[in-house]
Amino acid sequence: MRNVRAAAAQMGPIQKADSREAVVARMLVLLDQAKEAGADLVVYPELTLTTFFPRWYVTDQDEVDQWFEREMPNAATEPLFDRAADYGIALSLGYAELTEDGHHFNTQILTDKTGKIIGKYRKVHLPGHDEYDPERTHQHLEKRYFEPGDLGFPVWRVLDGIFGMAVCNDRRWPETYRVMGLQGVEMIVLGYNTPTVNSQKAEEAGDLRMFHNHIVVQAGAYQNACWVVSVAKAGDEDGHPLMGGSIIVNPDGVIVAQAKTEGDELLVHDCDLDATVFGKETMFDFKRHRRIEHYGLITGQTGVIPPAE
Ligand code: CDV
Repeated sequence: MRNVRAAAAQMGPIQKADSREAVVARMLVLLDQAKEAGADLVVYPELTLTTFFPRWYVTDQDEVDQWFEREMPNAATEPLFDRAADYGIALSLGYAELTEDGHHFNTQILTDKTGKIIGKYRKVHLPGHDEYDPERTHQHLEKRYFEPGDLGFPVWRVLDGIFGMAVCNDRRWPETYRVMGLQGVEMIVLGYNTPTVNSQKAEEAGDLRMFHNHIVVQAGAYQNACWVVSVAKAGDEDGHPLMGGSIIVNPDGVIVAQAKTEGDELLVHDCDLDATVFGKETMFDFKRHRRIEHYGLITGQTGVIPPAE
């Protein structure tokens, strides 16, 4: 048995006016709860440190850059890294990254139990649009503010297992899980900010959106025989509701822990990484069962090309 006591640290809303320091103070409360619960790993959501700013259309780049971190850890997040190291708890959190050479990414990092960053992932599947869209009920300008991730889907050996990361919209794409599955991933951690309302289909039911939120994660876990810790930023941010529904899913695709609120809430579950072995050696033994000679379209073509009439 290789047990990882994983904690999903769902965050309630973060308003535009909230400071990084105020957010980190809330993150520390969840970290203290995780310590109390004996957790090995705490996972925070996508863009944990700020409001979900891609809903705001901003043309002044200096204003945009205020939502980005130039280094990690930095003065605001150092207390989190220090306390996690003190507790011997590994961390994963999402933030907007501005690199030294001026690139903007939607990033998630993973530390070991000493607070050392051992993994960085940059969101590959950026949803939304890059110019103001008057047809939408609200904006989703990730394609304006971020570049697509340039690091692929790596995995890392940490906590006696093989870990990978994804960010929000990535969870809806089977390719995300499979590329990590092919590297033997045993636990994927991811964060999300998902509006409760579909900006292009206001009548879409909230429970259908939650169903989609869960089905993609459950399918990814099952089809790759891995654990997934999927963590929301939830609640009402300046009048814009985000769904909760954070979950921990086992390698059978079953939800084993689920958030009950849309606020700061910690889910804890003992995840045996050896529980991934059965699926990886039977139904999803990729080496024996995959037929890559038939999968060329997956990497050779982006959009749909239907057959000629
Ligand atoms: N932050 C996200 O990537 N949100 C998307 C939107 C498009 C709903 C999501 O897939 O949840």
